[in-house]
Amino acid sequence: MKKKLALLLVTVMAVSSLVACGNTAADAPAAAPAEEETEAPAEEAPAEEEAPAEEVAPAEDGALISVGFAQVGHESDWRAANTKNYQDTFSAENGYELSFVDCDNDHNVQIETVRGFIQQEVDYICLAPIQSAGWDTVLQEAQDAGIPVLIVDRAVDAADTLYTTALGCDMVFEGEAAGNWLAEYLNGEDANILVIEGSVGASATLGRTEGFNNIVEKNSNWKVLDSQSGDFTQAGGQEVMESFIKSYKDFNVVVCQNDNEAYGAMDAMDAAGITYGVDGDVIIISFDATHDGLQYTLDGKITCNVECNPLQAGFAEEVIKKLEAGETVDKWTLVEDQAFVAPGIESQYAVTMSQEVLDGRAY
Ligand code: GYE
Repeated sequence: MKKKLALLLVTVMAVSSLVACGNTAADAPAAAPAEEETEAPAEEAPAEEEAPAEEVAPAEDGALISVGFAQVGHESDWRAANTKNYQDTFSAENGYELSFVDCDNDHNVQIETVRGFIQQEVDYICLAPIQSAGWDTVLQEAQDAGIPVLIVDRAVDAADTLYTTALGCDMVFEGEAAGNWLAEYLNGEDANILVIEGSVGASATLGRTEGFNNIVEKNSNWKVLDSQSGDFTQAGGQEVMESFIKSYKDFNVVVCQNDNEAYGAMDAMDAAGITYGVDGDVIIISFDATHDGLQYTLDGKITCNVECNPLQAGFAEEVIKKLEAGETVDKWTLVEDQAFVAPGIESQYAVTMSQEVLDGRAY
């Protein structure tokens, strides 16, 4: 397929320039008109050392499946693992041409990225929505163009008739798991809670907040003193925690909606001489359960860490394979997760951390 080969060349060039300059990539998807490239027959492709075979056309007939991935950004370790997983899975070797765009946490860039994929006529679009609102128009455009859209990781508000399928973790369940574990651990003790939320408007933030609050409501001696966004970054977590420390003296629980925020919050508490963890004054709850996050859990610094598995590309690939085979796909695929607690704690809601669990963590 000439068009596809041309598209691949364009994509490989666009993606390598992106990787090289760490661009926000607003301009990447529509890098060059496909027609220009179709002029160059396959035989005239650059010499092998310049374009290794696996980057060009591994499939016998050259019919690679083109996938555009509008990724959130690079805000966290979770995101880095998720990006790598997509790049490994949707490789040329596996029969795909992946057009990867890091949208740098900018909703407008992400909308234009999806539009660029539509113009590029990719076969499939994977969209990890930065925020859940504001997707109706461009999803309608993709549908009109006949391009299946997979909503991955986070959710959108749009009607499910506007996209093909959605997959990801259940964020409300994660928030509830954190709350249920805390109730079990405190066993009736009071809780004065500070929450460092994720990015504003992200379904991961909204769901974890909703789920945790569902359990707060059931515990009349729990009080959420404050809840502010740390934007899922370490710097954000540190900044919010520093301002919490100035405003509140009496707190015994800090909920961080991802591991990177927890690292920042720990730095802020260290600087203020506040102790935390199983031997300290403050209980830290985190989300993601990445390798480093679980190391802190094993060390007893983060007392409970609720997993969200970033290795989701295989689920997306399964959907694409089914669609390629003309099969119907489920509207929603759940990526399951579990919670982990520091050594010495037994919980009906979580697995007790051990070196073995940590060693088995691939991300
Ligand atoms: O928890 C956070 C990332 O959407 C589940 O986004 C994801 C969240 C994850 O930046 O670390």
